[in-house]
Amino acid sequence: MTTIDAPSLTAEAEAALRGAREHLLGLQSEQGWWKAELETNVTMDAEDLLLREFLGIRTPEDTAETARWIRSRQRADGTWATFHDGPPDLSTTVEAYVALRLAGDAADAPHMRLAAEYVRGAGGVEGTRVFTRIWLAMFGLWSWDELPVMPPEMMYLPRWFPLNVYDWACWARQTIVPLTVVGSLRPVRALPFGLPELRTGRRPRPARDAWGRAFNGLDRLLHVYQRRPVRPLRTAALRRAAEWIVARQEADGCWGGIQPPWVYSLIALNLLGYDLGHPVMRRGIEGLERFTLRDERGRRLEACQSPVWDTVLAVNALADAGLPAGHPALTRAAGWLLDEEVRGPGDWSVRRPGLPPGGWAFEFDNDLYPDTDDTAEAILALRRVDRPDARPAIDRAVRWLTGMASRDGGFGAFDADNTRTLCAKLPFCDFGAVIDPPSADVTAHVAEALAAEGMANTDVVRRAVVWLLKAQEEDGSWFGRWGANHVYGTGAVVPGLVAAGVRPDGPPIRRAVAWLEAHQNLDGGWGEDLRSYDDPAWVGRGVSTASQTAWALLALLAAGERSSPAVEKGVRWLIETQRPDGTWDEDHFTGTGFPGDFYINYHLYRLVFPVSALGRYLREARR
Ligand code: R01
Repeated sequence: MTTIDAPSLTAEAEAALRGAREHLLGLQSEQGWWKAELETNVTMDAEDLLLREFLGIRTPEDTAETARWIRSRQRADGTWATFHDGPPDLSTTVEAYVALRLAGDAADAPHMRLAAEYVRGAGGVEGTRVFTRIWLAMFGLWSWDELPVMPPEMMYLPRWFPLNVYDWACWARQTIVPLTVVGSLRPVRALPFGLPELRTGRRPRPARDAWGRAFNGLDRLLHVYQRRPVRPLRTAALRRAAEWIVARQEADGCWGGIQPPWVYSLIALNLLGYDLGHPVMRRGIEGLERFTLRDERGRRLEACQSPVWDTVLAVNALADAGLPAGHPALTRAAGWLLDEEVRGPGDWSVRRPGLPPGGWAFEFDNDLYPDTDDTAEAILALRRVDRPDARPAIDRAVRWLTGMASRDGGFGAFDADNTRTLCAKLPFCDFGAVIDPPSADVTAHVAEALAAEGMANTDVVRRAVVWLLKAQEEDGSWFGRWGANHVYGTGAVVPGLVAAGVRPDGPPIRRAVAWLEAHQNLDGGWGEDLRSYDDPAWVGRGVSTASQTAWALLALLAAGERSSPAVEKGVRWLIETQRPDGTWDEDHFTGTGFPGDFYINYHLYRLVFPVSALGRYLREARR
């Protein structure tokens, strides 16, 4: 390994930062926001074709372009994964296969045979998640009788009763309400092909634990009820679900700013008699266009969009990089952010009825679902921009955040006290997180923002700090709920704790530093594979990536390790892997939607976090 002495490392870091900063500035939109691609997996694209088939709006052009994209993501073994370089995923592969059949690919084409062979070996359609089998049932490829029942009458459960809609995380709530409609109307739009080649003939795996077995019993009763529901009650419940859905459509036609609620809401409303010309349907279908990307590789959909998140991270990064508070890029971004402020109540108000609104959501338009993570980073960003008119918005955001603390002192992303684990035990729930309990990464971001506002000694921040200290793992790291994984958690918590007044030389921070140092790769970077969510052997281990290396550096710098060999090696990794155009390559996903099930490659992460890390590294050098 070559050694670079400290002064020249500083000079090289300065050059790297300059290139990265210019690249980032060049990505800003005219209106002031940043928005990079939010990459997930091909279930988005497969389900888009199925949605269009269902509604009768599938065109040959969209089909061909989407199929081209789906084929381009297939690996040599015939499978599809939910993240780059990830293991084959059965449900994803089945959905991709069905979409390609719909697009005309023959079952005996080599790439299809390879996929089918994998599917049969991995458990067949019988082993896929409930969502996948719902899609199959809508096209006569699976029996509705063999799916868990979720009755629309659940709309009548009072807010204190277990499993009422507000016990669910907002993303699950908005998905389940339309699916209760679809599941009770049981549409079947038969396709000109079947899927015998994907079947094993075995039955879906039954639950083993006590709650799972109890709910399976309940599910059998609900199947009986489903055959002969109390008609007036069923009709009223369906109407109530429709009203609930329509009331939650956002200005751009989306639901919650994310794909699943969006497509299921369109299907549910259509089944309830909303034809394609109805304004709600029209806005919903047209809105999907803005989530569609087209290039030489094909047509694909974003699961959601992250303009607010990208913008607040970019502003913080550029401020870390030394841009003055009055720089036009920053004031323009702040101006756009101020227009994006959420000024009305949302579903969060159900658990915090007296709390006045404030804060930000992660999308252009999902005003009913502001989140504490975006709000915390927006406060930190706006504070660093010369915009005196930002003060009232910051104050409202601080008040809102303060009120969104959960009873245990931590912070969830979208709701307070969304902690009832019973939801996850339903046979329906075999995919993704269905509640939104406090997490370390979000709690740390909130603590950091409130501490910046001079609140380090208030009750709310002190309780958040205690929550975080209790959440520290045996090994000294923190779990990463919304980013991969312990490197993300630790990279968020250490700066948050230090900002909130925890001593960098005390045991918690020292243990975290030791964990980071022990998990640095030989090349000087950090990486943590997404398999770490399922297999502890991967915790802290993986190919070095720019974003994860930057997270580790942000923690070490906050801990006062500026001159340590670990930091110098990490900085050197960033310098050596930077592209000539100033950014970094990052094929590996480092964002988490749902641990174990749903992952995100935020395409700005590779750039914003290195800009922050290099900026803070150099600022410490100038001290
Ligand atoms: C999804 C799904 O597609 C999805 C998409 C996006 C999110 C949640 C929160 C945030 C904001 C960003 C994205 N921050 C808290 C995170 C910051 C890093 C979640 C889910 C897939 C399946 C189902 C998301 Br069911 C429901 C939704």
